[in-house]
Amino acid sequence: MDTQALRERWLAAVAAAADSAALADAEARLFGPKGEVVDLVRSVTSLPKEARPAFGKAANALKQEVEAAVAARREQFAAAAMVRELDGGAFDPTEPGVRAPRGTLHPITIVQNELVDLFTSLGFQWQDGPEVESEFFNFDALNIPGDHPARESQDTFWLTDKNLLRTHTSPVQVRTLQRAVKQGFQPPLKVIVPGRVFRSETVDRTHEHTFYQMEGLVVDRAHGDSGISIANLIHTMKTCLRVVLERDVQVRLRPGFFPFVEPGFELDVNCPFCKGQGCPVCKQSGWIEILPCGMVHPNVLRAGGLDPEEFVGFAFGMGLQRVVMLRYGIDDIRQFMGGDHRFLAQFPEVSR
Ligand code: FA5
Repeated sequence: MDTQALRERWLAAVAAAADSAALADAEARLFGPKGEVVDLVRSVTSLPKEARPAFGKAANALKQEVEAAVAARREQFAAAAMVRELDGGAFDPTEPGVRAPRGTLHPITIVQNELVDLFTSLGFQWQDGPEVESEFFNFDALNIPGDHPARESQDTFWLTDKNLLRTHTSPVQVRTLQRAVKQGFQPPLKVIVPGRVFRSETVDRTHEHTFYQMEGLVVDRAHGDSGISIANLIHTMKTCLRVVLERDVQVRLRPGFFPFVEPGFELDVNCPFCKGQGCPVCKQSGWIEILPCGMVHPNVLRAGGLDPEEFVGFAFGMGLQRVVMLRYGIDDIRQFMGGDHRFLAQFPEVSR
C-alpha cells in the first residue's frame, strides 16, 4: 500500500478545509466509524503475520500525524475567530465585568464597629472579658450579694454552683480595674467592653436570651482638675447616641437602680416607631430603655483595688440590639439571629 500517497491526500484534505464545518466533515471522513484512517489501521489484520509489525507502526505514525494536522487546523480557526470578534467590535475590553456578589456585615457588627471607632477617637481602649464568668465577678464584686434581688432580675444560666454565663458586661469593670492596679494605676482609665451576654429570658420583640452589650467605664482622680461628674456621663451618652443613631434624639433620664452604681440612671430614648404615642415595641410607654448608667459605686472601686476617697468614675451598659433597632427601624429583636438572608442582605455590602 502506498502510504505516502495516502499521507499527501489526507494532509491536503485537512489543509483544504476552509472553515471549521469543512474541517469537521474531513475529520468524519478520515476518523469516523468507516473513516479512511481507521480502515487503514484496521487493515493490519488482513496481512501475513510477519508483515504486521512494520505496517502497524507506519499506519499508527500516519494516523497520529493526520490527527495533529486536524488539531492544528482547528486551533487556526479558533484564533481567526477571536481576531474577527476583536476586529468587529463585538468584544469590548473596556466594558465593566459582571459584579460578583459580596456578603454584608451583620447590623450588630456595623453599629458595634461605629461605636468602637467613636469611643477610641475619644481615647477609650477596647477591653475583652470571658463569657464564662465566675459568680464573684458577675455579682459579688459588683456589690450584688447572694441574697440581693438584683440577681433575680438577671435570670442566670448557671454552669456550676460558682460559674455562669455572664449576664452582663459589667464584670469586666472589676477585672479591668484589678489589672490596671496591678500594672500601677495611671488615671484616667477609659475603656469600652463590647460583648455577648446571656440571660434565661422569655424571648419576645425586645428580649433575647443571647444579646450584645457595650460597657463603658471611666475612672479618674476624685480631686483636682480632672474630677468626673454626672455632667460628663450625660454628655458622653448623648454624644454616643447622636453619632450612632445619626440624629438628635429626645432622651429622658430617670433614676435607675443598679447596685454597682450610685446614683444610677436609666437613659431612655423617645420611641421612633410611634413617636412616643405608644406601640408594641415600646410596650405602650412611648420610651425605649437603652442606656443604663451611673457613677461607679465605692464598693466596686474597692473591689478593683482603688480607694473611693481618691478615685471617682462613671459607667454605662448599652444594649446593642436596641440601639441597632432604633438606628434601622427594626421592630423585632428576633430578626437579628433568625438567620433570614433577606433580612441580612438589606445592609450595606462589605467594602471592596
Ligand atoms: C445591665 O445589664 C447593667 N450591667 C448595665 C449597667 C452598666 C448599668 C453600668 C449601670 C452601669 P440591664 O439589665 O438593664 O443592665 O441591661 C442593659 C441593657 O441591655 C438594657 O437597657 C437593654 O437595652 C439590654 N437588654 C437587657 N435585657 C435584654 C434582653 N433580654 N434582650 C436584649 N437586650 C436586653
